[in-house]
Amino acid sequence: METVDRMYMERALRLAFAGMGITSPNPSVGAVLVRDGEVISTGSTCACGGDHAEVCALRNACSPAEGGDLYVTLEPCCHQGRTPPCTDALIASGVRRVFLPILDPNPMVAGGGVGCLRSAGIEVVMMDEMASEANDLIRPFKKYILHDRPFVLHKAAMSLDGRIATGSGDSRWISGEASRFLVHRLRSLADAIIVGKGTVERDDPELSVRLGSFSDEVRQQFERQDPRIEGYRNHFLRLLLDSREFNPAASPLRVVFGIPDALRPGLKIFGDGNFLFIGAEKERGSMERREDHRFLRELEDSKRLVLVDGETPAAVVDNALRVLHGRGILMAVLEGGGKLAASFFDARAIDQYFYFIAPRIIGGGLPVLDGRGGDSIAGSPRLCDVSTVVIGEDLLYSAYDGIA
Ligand code: AOF
Ligand code: ZN
Repeated sequence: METVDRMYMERALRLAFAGMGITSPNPSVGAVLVRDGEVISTGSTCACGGDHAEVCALRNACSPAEGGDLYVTLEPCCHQGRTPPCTDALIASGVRRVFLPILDPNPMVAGGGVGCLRSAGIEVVMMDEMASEANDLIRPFKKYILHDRPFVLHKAAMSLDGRIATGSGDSRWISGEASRFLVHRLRSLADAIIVGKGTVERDDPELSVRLGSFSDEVRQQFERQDPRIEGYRNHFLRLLLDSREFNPAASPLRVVFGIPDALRPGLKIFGDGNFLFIGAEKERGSMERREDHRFLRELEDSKRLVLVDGETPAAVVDNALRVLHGRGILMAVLEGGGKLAASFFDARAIDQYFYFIAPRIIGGGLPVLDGRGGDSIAGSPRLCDVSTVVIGEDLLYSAYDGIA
């Protein structure tokens, strides 16, 4: 593979990354169109129902694409979905070659796009050397399309002894400012942020993206340094650390598991209509006896409160994730507390662990996963694609559960 090919694909991957959180439930894809050694246009997937990256790049081109090369981060689609097949548009454009790193995991495509282009005489160059980079960006979509559940990233900030708060619930702040800034970047790419009802009762959190509220010093830190990722060279992590393009207006769905006591309209979670409470169907009886039952009924009627079946907390989590899948959530960031995270763990629903380990020792307090846990080490999940990076004085540890 030529260095220039790598460079164009790298540019396409950056475009794909910048679109995360906007395109769901479509995967965010990037495309770069090159002719005679010059980039004539770029494109990325539009919001769901809109043009795909390839069509966008062809449309943006300032001169004819005929005879050109297209670098695209995912195999072009060959099916009629909400939009027509990209392969048709590419064949009609007269491009000579299409470079791509991975096939589309969607069973409706899965190699069909490549076959279609080749039969039309377009040369398809598989860039296997960049498959892992492209795959890192597509993991949420893979989970969504193959397992009918959103990809769940569990983010936590903990002391060196694995605690997310003291026994009395104090948690501000365990990690440093730079780590917290990174979490807002992460939120800006997610489709949903999940917390437990206890967090809403205790902290009245905003759960918003506040990239602008950090000091210039912190922001510049990420502009200056070339972050040194140890272990697995996770491309998603790399772009999270060094990309400049984050959407300050991103507004992921705020999801609360459980129905907080005394829901008052003034809570920050109600800041706009973009929230959802998910409870267990077996709580319905107690819900109807509450003083605010009318308000809860209104929330349910407007589909901002959903009750799901499930005998155990893990079964409730699994059914809740089906609901989120149904609402087009590709990537959810699970944020606190330890009990909710343990129910996700028991449901084997956490795909990525994203832990900030700070230089504090609490010596007790609330553990990051507050569950029963497994009985044997051999039987506990072995994580893979482990990366670490130093953020200020914290250590960020990222690893995936093998399932994803
Ligand atoms: C591409 N380029 O930029 C994206 C693709 O319903 P539709 O028409 O929007 O198609 C959605 C499917 O297309 C999606 O599930 C995935 O397989 C593929 N996404 N394909 O050629 C793109 N986002
Ligand atoms: Zn397409």
